[in-house]
Parts: sequence; structure tokens; C-alpha cells
Amino acid sequence: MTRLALLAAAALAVASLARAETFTLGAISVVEPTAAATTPGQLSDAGFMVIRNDGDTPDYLTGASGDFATLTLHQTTVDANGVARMTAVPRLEIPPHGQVALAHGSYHLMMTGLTQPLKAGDSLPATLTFQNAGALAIRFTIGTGMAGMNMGG
Ligand SMILES: [Cu+2]
Repeated sequence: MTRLALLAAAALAVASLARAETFTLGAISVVEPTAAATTPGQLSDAGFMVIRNDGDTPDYLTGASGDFATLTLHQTTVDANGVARMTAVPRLEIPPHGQVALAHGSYHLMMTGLTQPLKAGDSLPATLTFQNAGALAIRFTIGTGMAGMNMGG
């Protein structure tokens, strides 16, 4: 390989690593759904992503499912004593021309009853159901990191 070809190959590798995976249905886009790799014995995890609504009307995330776990929409809140707790959220509004981040310390898709360890580099299919857009097939990219430790309960 010439030096130029090597550089091109390296650039391609970096580009593919950095590429944000986006899944779109109608006005709804789900950007970079991710979850952390699990540690041995860990039976729950949390999924994160950004959900964008390019439409003129609100839409609502009303459910999620996957073969590898039971998926439930949760919100983490911190009370006056600084104690974090998670509560189930029946539906999440995605405002028109807006977006909602599912992120640490906020909304997340709780993954319970994992049927397999989640390994870095895995790509796991799931379905998100929106009231207006319908059922959107996505894939969670499993990354490294310690998020699972925080969200393991
Ligand atoms: Cu949770």
C-alpha cells in the first residue's frame, strides 16, 4: 500500500467508527441508540438515544420491545435529599420541530431480564412504538463504559 492509500484507509475506518446511526420513520428520527456493555451477572442495563421530531405536530413514544430484554421507559429524578430514583413513564412527548434526549440522569429505556450479555460492538434490534409515526425498527450499538454500573438497579 502506498502512504496515501494507508491514509485513506485510516480515514475510512475513523469515519465508520464516528458515524452516527440514525433510524427514521415519518417525522421521527432516533439518533445513535446505545447501551453500555454489561458485566458478568448483570441482568439490567439502560438504553440512551436522541429522538427528533421534524413534523408539525407532537408525537409520543408509547412503548418499546426487543428480544434481548424487556424495555420500559424510565425517568431518573433526584429528590431533595439527593437520592436518585427511577420511575416508569407511560409515554414521552417529542415536541414538533424538537428533540428529547434519553441520557444519563434523565429518561432512558430500562432493559430488564437480559437474555444475553451485552458485549461491546454488538448491534441489537429493538422496536420503538410512536403514537403517530408507528413502529420504528432500530438497533442499539453496545459500547464500552460504565453506564451499566450506574443503571444496574
Ligand atoms: Cu431505569
